Amino acid sequence: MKLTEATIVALAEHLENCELQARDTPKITLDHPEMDWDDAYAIQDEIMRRKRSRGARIVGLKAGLTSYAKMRQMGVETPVFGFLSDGFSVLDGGAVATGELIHPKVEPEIAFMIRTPLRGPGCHVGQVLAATDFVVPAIEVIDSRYRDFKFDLKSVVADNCSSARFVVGGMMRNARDLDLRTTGVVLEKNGRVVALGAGAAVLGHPATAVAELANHLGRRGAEIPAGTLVLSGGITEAVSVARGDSIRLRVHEMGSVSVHFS
Ligand code: OOG
Ligand code: MG
Repeated sequence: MKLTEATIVALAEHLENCELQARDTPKITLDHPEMDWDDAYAIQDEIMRRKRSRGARIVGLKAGLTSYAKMRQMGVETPVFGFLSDGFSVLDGGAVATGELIHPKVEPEIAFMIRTPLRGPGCHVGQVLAATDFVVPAIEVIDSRYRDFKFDLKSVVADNCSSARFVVGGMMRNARDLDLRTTGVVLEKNGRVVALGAGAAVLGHPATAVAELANHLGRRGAEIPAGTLVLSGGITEAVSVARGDSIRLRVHEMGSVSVHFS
């Protein structure tokens, strides 16, 4: 680690305040170019600790930048991992208060509900599928705290990977009955198709993103706990939204999920 404990705490407070006050900021590596990966995850962990100390519960985890569309869009090429707090959850068909966000975008994702703990190293698609209770479609709402979504990987990790809101559909499917590689997704904004793709866009199979999350946590002496919802990453490029927009995600044989930006 290159940053002092005091700097990590100060950067976590700064980034979380930007989140809570819907303010943007230049990326933090401009002032801290020496920051390393451990520093970046330590800042994210400190944001989690701050939320927990106010009574928040961590209800899920996420992988990000797991599809080529997302890597190309953001100009980076390594998956990153973050957490989902209970306050990020929006009900299917519900509304996101747009004024609480800076410049939100939506992503079509497949979410895994994990029944038995998953721990790397060596975690693979087979173990993920065996440990999965069910899969559901999900819309992730991302909102980078960095000005114009301009960041590098370490800055985005420190910012909890742009996590802001997520919406989960109510039709659960057994992953054993599906070939998630060919599962098609259609994302609609105000009734018009704005993005489409298939599960294989995420590292060849969305469960690979969950395995990579378990391997990442394993290197840090942690695991994916039972009962965790895991978002496996945007299948297509993220789509910008504004107040008044209605979003619907249709996923082949997995139903649909929708959200409105009020
Ligand atoms: C980082 C978060 C990416 C995904 O699914 O790829 C992400 C960003 O693009 O701001 O959640
Ligand atoms: Mg995402």
